Amino acid sequence: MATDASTAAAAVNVRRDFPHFINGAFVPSASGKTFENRSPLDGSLIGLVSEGGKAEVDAAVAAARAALDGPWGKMPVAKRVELLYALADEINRRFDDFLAAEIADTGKPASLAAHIDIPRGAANFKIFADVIKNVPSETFEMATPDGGEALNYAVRVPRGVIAVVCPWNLPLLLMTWKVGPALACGNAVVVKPSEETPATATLLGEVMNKVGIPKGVYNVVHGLGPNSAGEFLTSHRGVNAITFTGETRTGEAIMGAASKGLRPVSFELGGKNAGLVFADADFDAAVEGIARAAFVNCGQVCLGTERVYVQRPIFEKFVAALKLKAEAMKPGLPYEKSTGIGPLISQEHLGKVLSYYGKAKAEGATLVTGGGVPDMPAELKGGSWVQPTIWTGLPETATVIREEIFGPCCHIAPFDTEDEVVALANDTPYGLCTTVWTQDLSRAHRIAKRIDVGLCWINSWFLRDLRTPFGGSKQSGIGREGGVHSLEFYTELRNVCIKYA
Ligand code: NAD
Ligand code: 6OD
Repeated sequence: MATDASTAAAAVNVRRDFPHFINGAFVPSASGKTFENRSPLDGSLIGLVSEGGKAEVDAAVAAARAALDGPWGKMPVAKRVELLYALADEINRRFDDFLAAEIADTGKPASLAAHIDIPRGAANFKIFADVIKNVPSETFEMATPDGGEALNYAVRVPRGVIAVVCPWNLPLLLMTWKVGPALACGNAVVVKPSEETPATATLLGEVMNKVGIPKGVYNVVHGLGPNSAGEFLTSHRGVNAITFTGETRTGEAIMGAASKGLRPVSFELGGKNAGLVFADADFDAAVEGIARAAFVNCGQVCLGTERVYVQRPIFEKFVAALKLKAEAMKPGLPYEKSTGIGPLISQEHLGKVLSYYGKAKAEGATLVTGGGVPDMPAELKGGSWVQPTIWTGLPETATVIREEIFGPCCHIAPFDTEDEVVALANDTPYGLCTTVWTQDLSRAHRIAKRIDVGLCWINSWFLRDLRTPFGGSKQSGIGREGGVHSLEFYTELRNVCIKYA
């Protein structure tokens, strides 16, 4: 059936087949193997995705290496910067195509994708072009034992071929967040998009050709993870570094592959983030902020809040207010103005989220709202729809408080003191981010120091300045990207020491 997302996709220039993009050309798999890309809105078939094997990974890595040895490797920074600006401009010129492609794959509301996914997809090229244009280098003069002098200076050189392995929740944004700095630094990339969301990475190939990025600089190999393109790419010895966003468990597997040949990794992984709401918070702003953190993108944001702690004097009022927010999120089609929430990414993920809803019930949660599947019109019943859900009353040992669900749900618990809530927030193997709501500035600073995370938002959530360090502590990641921090991963520093008389 045609949903408004598929109709919109057909109306603009969006591909319905998903070949690889290798050495500047769209190619199917040599094996002819494909897998299905289905709409999360209704389960309808969007198109067939080529499944890459060792042959495609070999070809893509070879193309990337040849680009580094060819014009790309010799291109002056100023020209690279010009091309990255052109990439961003061309994505913006084809905004509606990218929007339709992203929406077809994910089913997310157009209001969300037009506000976050696509603009950020473009901005990721400009910000890192600016960074590389402006980054200084270091020099040291030294006296030599023979009475002469030497000058040391450091130059940044690209690492080489970078494997970029991506998830499905913010496909274009999270892919370009890696490809932008990698290219700015002069590397060539082989991207393995999520099997759930092949569209925008493929479309970006057209943009690369249009603006004149040399062939082989940007390659895309589609496929699955284990024993497929993901594993073949990350274990390929021609890959010099691996940047990965996804589940912590997958990160462990990729780290194993990266250990062969001692390739560096940059990992952005899972989370079980806490939201802390103090009684002195701006109440309405806190409710709005936590509602976004828990439910936006149908809860499929790594920075999302699945554990909410609210100070006791405002606990009941807060639970009631968040319940109203959750219930006001109308599920619906992406381009409808009334739509507040889209579907989950797939039937498989729906099964996972519903299994957690079942565990919460079995472990004795009080269900404040949701807990199941919304009643959708007949033509959308094949979609991956789920209700935004709130629980209270569970002990901290409960499964839905310990494990990342990646759905539109949260547990809310009361707390009394600052020390108590800091301990609760830190009681997790993850350490990606937190969102804290208080009007007490001293408390905000104290808490920001004490919660063991990579990102601490005060009176805000997912507010991004791309020059800042981004990444997780503990099992939420390895390394930081963003601004100059991305240079640490995407370049090697080489010291040049010149002795002169
Ligand atoms: P995932 O780990 O299942 O898959 C991510 C990618 O890895 C996919 O392209 C997949 O094909 C590939 N892959 C899977 N197994 C592999 C293997 N053995 N070798 C190589 N590649 C393999 O993650 P997902 O389900 O796509 O995304 C959701 C997860 O991502 C959540 O845990 C979420 O928290 C996390 N995430 C983290 C961040 C962050 O910035 N920290 C951002 C977005 C998503
Ligand atoms: O904003 C970003 O740069 C970023 N990496 C966001 C990650 C969101 C996770 O789902």
